[in-house]
Amino acid sequence: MAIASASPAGAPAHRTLLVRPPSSALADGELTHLERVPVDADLAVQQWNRYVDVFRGLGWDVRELPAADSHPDGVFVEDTVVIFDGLAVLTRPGALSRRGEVESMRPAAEATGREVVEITSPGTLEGGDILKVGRTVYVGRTARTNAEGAAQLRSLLEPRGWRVVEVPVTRALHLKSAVTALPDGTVIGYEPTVDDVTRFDAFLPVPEAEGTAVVVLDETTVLLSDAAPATAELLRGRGLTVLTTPVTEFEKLEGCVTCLSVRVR
Ligand code: CIR
Repeated sequence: MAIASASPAGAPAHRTLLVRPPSSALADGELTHLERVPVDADLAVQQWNRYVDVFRGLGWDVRELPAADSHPDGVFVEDTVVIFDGLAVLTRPGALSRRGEVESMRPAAEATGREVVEITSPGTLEGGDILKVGRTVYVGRTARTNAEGAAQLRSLLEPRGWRVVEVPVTRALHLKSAVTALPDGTVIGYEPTVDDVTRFDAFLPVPEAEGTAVVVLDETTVLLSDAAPATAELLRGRGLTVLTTPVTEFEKLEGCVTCLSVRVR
């Protein structure tokens, strides 16, 4: 029997993907570093379905949050909750237009069986600023995640055995717009958008801006935007299986493959 991944005991690992369908107002989403360009709403839905199908095809349980048409950026669910072992942290987005997205994430957060906590005022924090590498949590300090939000996260995580490292991010929307991590913990990023590569224990530059974001699917497989073919080749050269999917309509809104879902495993 083919099993996509297995727990240490040999049983199939339980993996849930939290997603929300794109809003019909996606084109009106927040923009920070990019110019606004036309967005094809139908193509966005097609790309979103294809993205979700990648996970379904690998055996993930997909949990769809209710559509939130009044929230143009609601599809970028990663920003509303951050999952740790035993803990689900509901965020408080720095973008006012996005605050209303969080409450509808609460039932899904509770369904993970984890303790649900939240970032509170005056703290702000968005999930795109949180990068986990082993037991280290990098927290991007951005226009969306302030010092108080980072401090609240630190006080939640350090007693639970996580190392929390704050990193400056001024050249990209979120930390994970600039860097993500491979299964072996190597941090990858497109150097022009990374403030300080020396903050990471191991850093590998990638040749394309769209190549910075990977979703780790298992120890040898990652998901990448199909707009980064040279990065795909680079990662294949390191022995990884690289699946690609088109996310152009979300990239136009400064989104990427990571922010379209929350992975619970
Ligand atoms: C925003 O500016 O909030 C959205 N247009 C894009 C959010 C992308 N989220 C992410 O990378 N985690």
